Amino acid sequence: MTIDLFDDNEQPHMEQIGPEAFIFYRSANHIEHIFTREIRRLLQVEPPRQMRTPSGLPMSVLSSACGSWGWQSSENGYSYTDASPISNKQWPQMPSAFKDFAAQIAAQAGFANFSPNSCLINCYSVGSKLGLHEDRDEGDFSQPIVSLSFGIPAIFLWGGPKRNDKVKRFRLCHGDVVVWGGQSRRYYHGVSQIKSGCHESWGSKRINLTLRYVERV
Ligand code: MD6
Ligand code: FE
Repeated sequence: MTIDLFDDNEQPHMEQIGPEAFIFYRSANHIEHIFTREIRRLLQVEPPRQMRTPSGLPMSVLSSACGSWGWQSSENGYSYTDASPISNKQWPQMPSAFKDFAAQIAAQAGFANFSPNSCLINCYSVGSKLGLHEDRDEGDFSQPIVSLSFGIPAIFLWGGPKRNDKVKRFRLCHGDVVVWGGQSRRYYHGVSQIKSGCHESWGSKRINLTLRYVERV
């Protein structure tokens, strides 16, 4: 028998990647069917769309959202809106399974009472990437960020409080969850260009859910 260090089917385990920042590998696998079903439904209600960066370039990631607030990027900058700019309807409700799972995993990371009201749904294709950035549009930084990965793997880039801090790379697979908050809440992070792959549920796609608490400003 050979042991593959990058076996996508390994057991749940946790790794600390920074101060108050953790990866819970494979921790969403036991409820992946609920996530798969709910994500597919949400993407039919609000199909993912290509947004533009503040500098006007199209993003390589397609995005949708659910919950009270949906993250937006456009030539006017970044913002949270309470309605989809495509359908002009309120974003679909965040499934309680998302909220409950996120609160439970945040608690394991030491963040009690996480109550996300915003869930960004990012759809990556082979070649998509997300540049190094900090999440700073939420108005309240007391609550953590919970980020779930599904589908084909990605390399998560994890930096520090400054843009030019050294970046570490972590491989995120289907069912992996990253939680960061507290001292790491504004750390720089990103996703390097997605390599080709095939996942049994998601084909050649990677799906990321990013759950946050947004304070209305
Ligand atoms: C990801 N997304 O898609 C991580 N942050 O794996 C982010 O870190 C992110 O997509 C702020 C705004 C939009 C994002
Ligand atoms: Fe981010």
